[in-house]
Amino acid sequence: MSSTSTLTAPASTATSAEFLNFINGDFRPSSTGTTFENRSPVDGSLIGMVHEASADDVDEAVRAARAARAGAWGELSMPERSALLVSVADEIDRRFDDFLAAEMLDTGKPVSIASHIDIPRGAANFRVFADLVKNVPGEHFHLATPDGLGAANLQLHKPRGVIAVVCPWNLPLLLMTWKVGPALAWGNTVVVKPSEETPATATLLGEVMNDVGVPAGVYNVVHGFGPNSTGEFLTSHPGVDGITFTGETRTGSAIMKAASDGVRAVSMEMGGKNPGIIFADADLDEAVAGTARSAFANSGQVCLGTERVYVERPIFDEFVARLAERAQAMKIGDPDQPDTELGPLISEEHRQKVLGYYRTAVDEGATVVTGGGVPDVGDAHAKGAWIEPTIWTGLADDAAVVTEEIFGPCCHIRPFDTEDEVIQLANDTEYGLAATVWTTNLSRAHRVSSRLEVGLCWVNSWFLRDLRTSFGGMKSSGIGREGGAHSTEFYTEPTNVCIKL
Ligand code: NAD
Ligand code: 6OD
Repeated sequence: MSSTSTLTAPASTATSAEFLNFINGDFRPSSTGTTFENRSPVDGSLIGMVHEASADDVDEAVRAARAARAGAWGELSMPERSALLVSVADEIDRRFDDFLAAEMLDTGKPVSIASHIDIPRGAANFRVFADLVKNVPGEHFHLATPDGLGAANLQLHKPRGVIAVVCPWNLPLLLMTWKVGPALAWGNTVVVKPSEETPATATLLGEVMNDVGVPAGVYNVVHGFGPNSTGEFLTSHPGVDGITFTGETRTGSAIMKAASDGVRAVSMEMGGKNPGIIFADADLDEAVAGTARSAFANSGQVCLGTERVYVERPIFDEFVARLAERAQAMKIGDPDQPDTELGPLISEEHRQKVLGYYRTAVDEGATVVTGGGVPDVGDAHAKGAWIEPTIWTGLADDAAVVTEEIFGPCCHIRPFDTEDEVIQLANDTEYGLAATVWTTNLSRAHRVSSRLEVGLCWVNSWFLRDLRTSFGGMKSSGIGREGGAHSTEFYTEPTNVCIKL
């Protein structure tokens, strides 16, 4: 049974696609017959109907995952599992155009982004972790004992069990596979709850799993909403051994409460209000181009995005003028055009939230340097969730748009005079996900990055990813780190075996 129909239709065409749940290797409709609409953010047209998984459907998915963990998946050796995951990556590459079309249809993101970031990372997340698990060193300690013979301690890594993977809509395939790749590589099985806004690529991945021979029940997908729906059914299910979540801090907090019943482990990647710091000695061309990317790429819907920009006073005016010039030059519109840089926001609901912040900024006394409204993208796209890239200056440090995560293509720029001052400003937030620092002074780069309260600090770059490194946030931005050997901590249960010699 195919997961959907006409997933590859052009973004502007209404289709009759149905997004089914994927449970125990089968594509299944909702057991209660409940469906909801998936609409294109490009023009508001209907993409298709999504089958909402009931509590019974979720229960079946979790049972299937438990059975596969104890059976077919658990019986494979690590090299066998690893080889299958490489086949998954190869098959994503082979079906690149299907994944690209599906992701673009759901999100409206431009082909320039989806084809360079989202889909290649979908494959890389399997390939990298398939390789990595084979190379994680184990712990071994020799203990001296009074009898002189000693004892050997060695650590085993056992899979944690069934992992619930709860995902957001901003980078659907990338963020889902970022969790599913290591989870499966370490021998766990998964039940994925994609965002209700973006059901397509997770569903399509079910076809790939079947086609390459991943056993039934290893990868399951249940569609639906959060509270009183699929998300809550899944995260409160006692058969789930660990929950890995990416999304808003408030949602993460609710999920942590659910996880406390049964004392289940959590890995949380949540919101951010990330600072960008530009020193006067920075390469200005690079700093402007990098900040334009970090503030506006994916229409600002990246958790790592820069929404607070601090610029050393001598270059403040020039930086603001040049970033505004860059924002005004960005091509907004048809995601299928190769030179389009900005697509719409994910939904009309999200646009209303971001436009609310655009109004609040003005009410709080901001100078709108550029943007602040809705662009004219032509009649064909008039019903889409379009919005202008926006820059403000002149706000107080406690203004709402300076302190709250907006998740839109916008930033506030403020001058600073000293290193101590900018570090204090950058750290003055409940969040602690990412920062960017632009400077040509290596000592300063070391000094400043070591004092910033973030899990990720980029110097003279942004979103440059090495999947072997730790990823995650501090403060309200997250709990735990994933990536490379760090994923081992969440996806395995270590057991120390002490052997008396
Ligand atoms: P969201 O928190 O609204 O939703 C995320 C997922 O949680 C969805 O699948 C949703 O259905 C589900 N959900 C909602 N309530 C739930 C509940 N009570 N129980 C179980 N599941 C529930 O987030 P979003 O709007 O999809 O994504 C945007 C947010 O994600 C932003 O805050 C952004 O910063 C954050 N994000 C963080 C990272 C990171 O790595 N730190 C990455 C991407 C996005
Ligand atoms: O690159 C990654 O692994 C990752 N988790 C990126 C998160 C982006 C947030 O929107």
